Amino acid sequence: MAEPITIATWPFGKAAVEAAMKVLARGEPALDAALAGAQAVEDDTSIRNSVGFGSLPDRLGRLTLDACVMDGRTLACGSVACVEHIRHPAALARRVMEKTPHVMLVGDGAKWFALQQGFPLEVPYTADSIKEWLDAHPDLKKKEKTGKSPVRADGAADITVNEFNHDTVTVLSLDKKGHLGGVCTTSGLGYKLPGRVGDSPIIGAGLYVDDLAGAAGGTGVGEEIIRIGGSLFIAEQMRAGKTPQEACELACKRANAAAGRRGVHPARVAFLALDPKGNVGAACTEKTNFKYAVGRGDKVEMLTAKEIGP
Ligand code: SD4
Repeated sequence: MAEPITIATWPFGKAAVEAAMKVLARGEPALDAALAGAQAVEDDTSIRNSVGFGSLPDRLGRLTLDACVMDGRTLACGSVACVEHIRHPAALARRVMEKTPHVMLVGDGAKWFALQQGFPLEVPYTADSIKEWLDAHPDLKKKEKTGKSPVRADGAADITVNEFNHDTVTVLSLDKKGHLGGVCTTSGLGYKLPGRVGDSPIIGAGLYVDDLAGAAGGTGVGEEIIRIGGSLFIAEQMRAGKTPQEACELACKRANAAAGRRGVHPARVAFLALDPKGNVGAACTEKTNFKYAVGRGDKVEMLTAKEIGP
C-alpha cells in the first residue's frame, strides 16, 4: 500500500489537491483523483486568470481550451486541443482516451465528439473575463491611441507569462495501489493567436505519466516546453535514477539553454514531478515564481519551487 499523494501547479492547485485527496482517500485510482482535482479548478470561475471558463481568451476574444490525461498503469492517454464551449476539457480528453482509438482530437472535431458523448455546449465567458479582455487587449489599446483596426490576428510579440497570468493546472496523483495518474488542463496563454496550441495537451510536453518511471507536468511558456519535450524528458531522467527534484532542475536548465540559443533568457517555464515512491520535485526558471500545492494525508502545503539560472 502506498501513501496517497497529489501535487498540483500554482496557488489554485490547492483546490485541485484537496479534491483529489478525497478521491484517493476512498481508495480510488490516481487518474480519477487527478481528474477530480483538475475539474475543481476548471469549475471555479472566480479564480482570476485561471483555468477553464472565465479565463483569458485569445486575441479575437475566443476562449479555446486544451487538456490531456494519462494513466501510469498502461500509458493510456487522451487529449483535446483548441476546443470551444466545453466546460470540462479534461473529462473530454479522458473520453478520447477511453472511447476512441486516438490520442488527440482538436477544434471542431473535438467539439463534435463532445456533443456525441453528451457534453453540453456552454457559453464560457463571464462578465469579468470580458471586461478584462477589453481592458488588457493590446490591439484594442492601440486602437484607443491610433484609431486603427482594433483586432489583428497576426504577430505574437505580446505573448507573456508572468506570475499573474497563469491558467494551467497540472495535477499528478499517486494512489493507494501505487499507481500514478496525471491531468493537465488550461486555457493556454492569454491573448494567444487564434488556433495556437501550447504544451499542455501534448503528451510528453505538458504531461507524461508512467508507473515505471514517474509523473511530470509543465507550466509556463508552452512553446519552450514543447521545444525540449519537457515532461517526457523529466520522466526519462527519473527512469534513469534521478530524483524528481533533480529531474525538474535538469529540465529547467535544458529549457534555459534551448531558449538561450535564440537569445531568450530565461525560458519562463516550471515543472513538477512525482515518482512511484511518492517523492516530489519542482523547479522553475528564473523570474517565474512558481508555487505548487502538495497533499499528503489530510494536509495540503503550498511550496515555492527553486529557481534555476542559466
Ligand atoms: C501554455 N503552458 O498554453 C501553457 C500556459 C501556462 O500557466 O502554463 N500557463 O503554453
